[in-house]
Amino acid sequence: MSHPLIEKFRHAGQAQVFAFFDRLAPAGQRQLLAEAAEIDLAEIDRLTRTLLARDAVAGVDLGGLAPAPYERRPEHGGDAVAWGHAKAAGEAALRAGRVAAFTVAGGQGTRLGYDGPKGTFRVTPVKQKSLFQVFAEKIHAAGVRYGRPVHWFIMTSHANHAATEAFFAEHQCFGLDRARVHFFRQGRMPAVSFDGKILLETTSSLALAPDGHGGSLRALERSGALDLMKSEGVDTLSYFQVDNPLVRSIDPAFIGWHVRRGSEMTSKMVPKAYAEEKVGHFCTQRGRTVVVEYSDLPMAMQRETDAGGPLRYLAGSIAIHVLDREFVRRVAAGGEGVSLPFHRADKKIPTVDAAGNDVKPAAANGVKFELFVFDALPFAKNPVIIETLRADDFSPVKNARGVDSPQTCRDDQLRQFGRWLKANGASLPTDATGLPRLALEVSPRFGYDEDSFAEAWKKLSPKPGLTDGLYLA
Ligand code: UD2
Repeated sequence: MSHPLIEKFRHAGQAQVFAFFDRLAPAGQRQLLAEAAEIDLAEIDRLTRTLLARDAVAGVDLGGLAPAPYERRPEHGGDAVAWGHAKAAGEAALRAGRVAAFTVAGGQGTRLGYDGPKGTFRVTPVKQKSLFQVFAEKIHAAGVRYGRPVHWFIMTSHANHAATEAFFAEHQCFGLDRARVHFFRQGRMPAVSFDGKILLETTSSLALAPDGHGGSLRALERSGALDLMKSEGVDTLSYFQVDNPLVRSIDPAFIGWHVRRGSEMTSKMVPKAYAEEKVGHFCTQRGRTVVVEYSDLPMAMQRETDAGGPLRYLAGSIAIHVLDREFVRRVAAGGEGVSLPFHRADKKIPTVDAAGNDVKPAAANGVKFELFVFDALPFAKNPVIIETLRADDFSPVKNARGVDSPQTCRDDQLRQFGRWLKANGASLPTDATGLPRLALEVSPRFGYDEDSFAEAWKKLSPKPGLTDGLYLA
């Protein structure tokens, strides 16, 4: 059969996409044509020539790389007065309703081995609240504290969009105003074989995958989210990942550094816990700020130390950013010199063989293309990196066991609740790492950071006994 789209694919050397077309039922034909219409063939051709070409594999440009400067926390020698000003400026922005929360939740979450949107995974120690519920309650509490309810944007994928919306509907948006919770899907990119041929997942569908968290910037624009923000007077986005319940979803000092410096993109760093930690590295390169992913920085550089002291490339990126709305629009529009580069990831991609039978490959058989949000940093005016305390901002759930697992995350939440209690005079038995010897939980509605906790605790009379299973709400 001939069809203008099929002709275009033939011309581009991608005729294999329609190899089974004539055998498909009409519904299958319609699906394949609709998916094919999403594909930017010129973009695929460009990526094939650049990222797949044999001499491109050597990859990333490390020329002129140096560690990026950052604002140290006051307890590590930073300027306490400047941090105080930043916090006040962030609080003013929150009171003015200028800030929205933004969660990227479109990932496939394969490492955790959990079936369902990752945000529905239960993480808290006593009440077993889901990741989404923890964020919802923090965002609600910040809205109450600053007198302006906060809009929340959530980026999903094609695979988890309906399930995510259904989860929120089932839980009445965890008490948030439904009109302030906004879901939108991220874009997709086709997977290709190592010689650049677009892969079929079945005879009637393409092997399509989410376009990476960097796709969030164009999805924010395409979905109308940026226009909505503008009409609501929101110009600042607090960006965080769905896998990290410890994150200060709304952090006044962070927002304040961004506002006071006239920054278009501000990011948090933690000193890396050990040389091989799997986080990106904040660096400068030819006058710009960049993040170099752990997989791209040679191990010798990751292990380099300053005169035998701390790691030279110390500043780890934990994927927490503040973004200026119009900066997002500029990056989304792309154009001369401002477009995010795609990264390649070699993967096992379920596909079909020449006879149309399903194939589940045992080894990588192709490439997915992904955009990374931190690649926007080099385009940002006045980028700022601030230090944060890992214990108060970062304990992701990535793996089923071991590091960054539900167990380590639960323990880190417990340590945080324990620290807050002890800082306010409660006597709580803990082990040497600060882990309380009993399970307890603080609802974000009671206290979502040390300030709000201290205020709520002070008002609490009489104080509850610290018993196993205590839930402060
Ligand atoms: C990311 C960072 C790493 C470090 C770490 C901190 C990259 C490449 N690496 O590693 O430097 O900061 O996080 O935890 O980013 N997502 C989408 N759509 C996609 C892909 C991902 O929404 O197409 C979301 C996903 O739902 C999750 C987040 O992005 O919230 C991180 O994704 P990941 O698990 O692939 O990132 P990871 O752990 O490799």
